[in-house]
Amino acid sequence: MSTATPGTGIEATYTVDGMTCAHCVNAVTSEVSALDGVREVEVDLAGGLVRVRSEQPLAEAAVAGAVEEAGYQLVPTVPPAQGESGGCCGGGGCH
Ligand SMILES: [Cu+2]
Repeated sequence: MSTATPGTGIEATYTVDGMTCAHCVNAVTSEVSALDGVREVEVDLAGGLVRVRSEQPLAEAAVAGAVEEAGYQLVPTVPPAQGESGGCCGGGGCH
């Protein structure tokens, strides 16, 4: 175990594709739980969500790897695109 401070923890929610039953939930839970620093894994089967409580921020790639190990696919959390179309520079004719 690492040098985590008790009482602190980070919670992150990931979207996982392909989970359909309690067996899937168990597979994902056990793989993600095995990651370093993970304290608690909670799966929302209906929503396809995996909530992970960990001692320090987890690399999404590590979570993705664990999910893939279980046989499922992590849906990447893509940050919202900057400069959406419709803004003043969206058409490129502003400057
Ligand atoms: Cu299943």
